[in-house]
Amino acid sequence: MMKKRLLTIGVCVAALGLASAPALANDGYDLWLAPAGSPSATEIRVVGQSETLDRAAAELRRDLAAAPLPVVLARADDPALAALRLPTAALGDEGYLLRAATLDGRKTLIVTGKTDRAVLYGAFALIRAQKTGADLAAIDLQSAPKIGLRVLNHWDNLDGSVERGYAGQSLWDWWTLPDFKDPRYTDYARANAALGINGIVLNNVNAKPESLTAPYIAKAKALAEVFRPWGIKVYLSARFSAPIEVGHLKSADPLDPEVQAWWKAKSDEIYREIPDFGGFLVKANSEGQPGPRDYHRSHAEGANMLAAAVAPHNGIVMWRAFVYAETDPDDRAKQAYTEFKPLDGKFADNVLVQVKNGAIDFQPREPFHPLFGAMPKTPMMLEFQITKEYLGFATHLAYLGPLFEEVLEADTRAKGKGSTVAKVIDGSLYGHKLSGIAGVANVGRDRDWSGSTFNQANWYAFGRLAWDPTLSADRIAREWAQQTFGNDPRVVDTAVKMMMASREAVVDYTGPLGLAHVMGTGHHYGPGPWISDLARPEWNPVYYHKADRDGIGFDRTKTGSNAVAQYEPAVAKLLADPRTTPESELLWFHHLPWDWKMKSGRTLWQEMVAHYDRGVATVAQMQSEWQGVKGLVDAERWQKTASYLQIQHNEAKWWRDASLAYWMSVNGLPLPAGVAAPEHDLAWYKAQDFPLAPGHPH
Ligand code: GCV
Repeated sequence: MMKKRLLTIGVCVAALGLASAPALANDGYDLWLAPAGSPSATEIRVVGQSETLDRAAAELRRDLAAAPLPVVLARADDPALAALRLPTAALGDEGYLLRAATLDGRKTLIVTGKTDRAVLYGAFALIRAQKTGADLAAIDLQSAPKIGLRVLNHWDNLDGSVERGYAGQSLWDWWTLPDFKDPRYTDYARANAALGINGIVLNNVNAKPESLTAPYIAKAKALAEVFRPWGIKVYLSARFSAPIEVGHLKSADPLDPEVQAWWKAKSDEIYREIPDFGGFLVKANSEGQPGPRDYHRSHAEGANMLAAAVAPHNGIVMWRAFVYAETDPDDRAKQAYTEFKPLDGKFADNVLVQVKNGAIDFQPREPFHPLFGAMPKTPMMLEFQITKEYLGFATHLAYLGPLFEEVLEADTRAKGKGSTVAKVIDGSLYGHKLSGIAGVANVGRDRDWSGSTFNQANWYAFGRLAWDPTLSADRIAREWAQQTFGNDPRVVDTAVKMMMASREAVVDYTGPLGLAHVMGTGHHYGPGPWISDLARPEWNPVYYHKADRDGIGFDRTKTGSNAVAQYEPAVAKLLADPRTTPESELLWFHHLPWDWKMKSGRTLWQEMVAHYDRGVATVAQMQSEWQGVKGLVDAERWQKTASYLQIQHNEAKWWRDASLAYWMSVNGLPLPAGVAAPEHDLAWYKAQDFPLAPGHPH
């Protein structure tokens, strides 16, 4: 009887169009694009005709709940809008304007921009404004992206696996492409267009040469056709040695005319199939990938060869600066700067150098990369990792908005105060026309796309910050929560509170106070600060923390590797002294005794322990906050989140306990009074092994 009644209620709710009412199941597929329930009652008129404008109108019909005014979509140059003299000068090609105005004697909501793409972005912005509670009857909003290339990097392999992917197999079903275009490709494009993402690199930077063969170009073309109306271009990661593997040449030397001709012909072939192909992304001479250094050529010579091949088609090259060599005994954190800084001014005009946010590798916290601001003549692209290789995979709740914000706001001081990383990469600091930002995607074939509801927020935050790097992580969290869970303030406030505390919690329980690279080998899952037996020194956690009986931390000052000298003098000066280094980065730059006095008055050791404890406690706090919204969030997403928080709590404790057990084995110090001892002995933690962890390349 009870069951039947519930069923009837469910049917009624659905019939009323309240498909996202909390009591009903929600598998997370809709992301931030939850439909309004029934087709919009609002009158929506499109002036002009194009696939993109039609899609913009369809989005409004699907997602816009009844609006107070009829909506008109039109390009800014359309005579229909001429009388309104709208201020569109600053919009560029992609900016939009939303305005409630009187058109032909009727109060109307105008959605406009200079191109169809801009109108599409405007339509999504209108939906976002409504879902986040704006008064549409009075809306007057314009926005243009500050960064030109807003790109997702898929580390997707041709066999369907995803390097560092924790949301199932690759979204691209290479096997059935190009004949079958999974409708998910369209939904993926919609979700990205809603954020303003305008480029997708389809394949892993550890690229297979086959991705440049005709069958795979045909598959890329099929995806490009799906994405095109949504304003999204496709790019490919290129394997530098492809002229040998695919072209059967003897060399891939960038100065060899035959090699140059091969790349030119290959690019022409791609552009014949994909006229708006974006260009190439290259990982060269890094972690075993081939590159120009194999021929004693510079990275600039390698990049420029590819740049010349795509230039006639207006293509670009994104050349990664993620390099470190086993033959270089210098501090790994210094190597990219050492290699790339002298190349400033040597890259072709259509090359961007793509730099990870920090100098090691997407750690839960890293100081900003010293290359930002250091190559004034070179457009520089920032690379974030949205997928959480080092922040708990898909299971841990770690909202990356604060990490992204921290990096974008970091002041390089390259041209005095206020020379933020954001201004370097948006091109404004040095007046570059090309500008870009990339995020390593966290998307796979999981029904909820990203492996968990809260992971979706990281994709969302990346997209919003790519559009406007000055937005705050807090504001983005709020608008994401409103679009994801609805407008109940109890849910929204709770979600935002959890999100804003979450990244710092991960830093605390994995590696506080500037510790980095203390994870398990290969899979990067779980703690491994004791690891010291890997072939390359810089693969070992002990290389990074240098803990011994007397102290802990990597001395990157003059008495050590002097990596601090790679920063502008104003920054370097602060980092050279442990007393003026932010404590959150202390052990990144300094090797200090365990009894070093911290600002809190505690010793370094006591402070470390307090951070580990705080990390675990924050996860417990998130669990109890989530309990508080039980019944206010649909059962499916609520339950999965609750289960994942439990996993996170167990694993936070594991990280804490394993780390403390190891540090104590090194420093011989007792735990401060009242602090819980690790659950197991160190040998137990060392014995844990996870060869089959997801996302790990085999
Ligand atoms: C694509 C880290 C990751 C690798 C990744 C590499 C990169 O080392 O562990 O999986 O390879 O970064 O960014 O190229």
